[in-house]
Parts: sequence; C-alpha cells; structure tokens
Amino acid sequence: MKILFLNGPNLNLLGTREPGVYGQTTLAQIEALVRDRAAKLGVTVEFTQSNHEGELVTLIQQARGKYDVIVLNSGAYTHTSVAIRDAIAATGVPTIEIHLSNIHAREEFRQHSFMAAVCVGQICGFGPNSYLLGLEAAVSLNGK
Ligand code: CA2
Repeated sequence: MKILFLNGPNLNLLGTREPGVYGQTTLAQIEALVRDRAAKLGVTVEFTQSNHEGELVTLIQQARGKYDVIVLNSGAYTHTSVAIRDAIAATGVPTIEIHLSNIHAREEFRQHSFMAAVCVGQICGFGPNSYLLGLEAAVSLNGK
C-alpha cells in the first residue's frame, strides 16, 4: 500500500516560529515519526510539502494510479482553494484531511474547509499525532 502525505504552505516553518500555536516539532521530525510508524505497519509513504497551490494541484492529479490514499494537510489553502478541492474530486484517490490544530476552535475563517466535503474524513487538533492518526486511517481504507 502506498500513501502520499501532502503538506501545504508554511508547514515547512513548523517548529521554527509560533511554537505556541503549532508546537516545537519540525516537519522533518513529523516525517520521521510517520516513516517509523509506516514501517511498522508495512506500508510505503511519500512525504512532501509545497508552498504553491498549482504544485499541490499537480501532485494530487499525479497521485492517480500511483498512490492508494492521500493524507492532506493543505494548510491555509484549506480555507481558500477551490482548485485543490476540484483536484481531489477529479483524481478520485481517497483523501484524508488532517490538521495539527483544531480548526473548528479557531478563527471563523479557519472553521470552513473547502476540502472536507470531498475527503473521506477529517482529523484535526492532535498536533503531530494528527499525522499518525491520518496514517492509521489511510491504512484502514486499504482495499475499500
Ligand atoms: O492546523 C493546521 O494543521 C493548519 O493546516 C496549519 C496552517 C493553518 O493555516 C490552517 O488554518 C491550519 C498553518 C501552517 C503552518 O504555519 C506556520 C506559520 C508560522 C510558523 C509555523 C507554522
């Protein structure tokens, strides 16, 4: 089973700024946690980040036939991007939306996700553990 972890804008800054909101763990450390758990679960993961909306759209399009599941933290594009939502719907690869923070407990503009309706489900509010829960959820979809 192959799982694509896609990270959106500014997630490359994790652990370096605003530790009060997003914690002290870097994206590289989250990737290491995910890779470690994936090895134990016997699944293959690709882990990537982009600050560019169009690049995320292209990566989602290219996931068709290559990955079984996408685990997506689309960052701020979650609340703005019809293009990423359309790519998820068009590609047909089951996608799990994840967030470090509980977007429903934050500013009003973060409480709406353009992704939610085209994703299998949403995991948010568990910090770096949201990624591990996203991985478990992805594995649970195997063959479905
Ligand atoms: O909680 C999440 O995972 C978010 O997707 C994180 C995004 C935010 O825009 C979403 O509303 C919720 C922000 C990405 C990280 O941004 C940083 C900014 C400064 C320093 C470190 C990270």
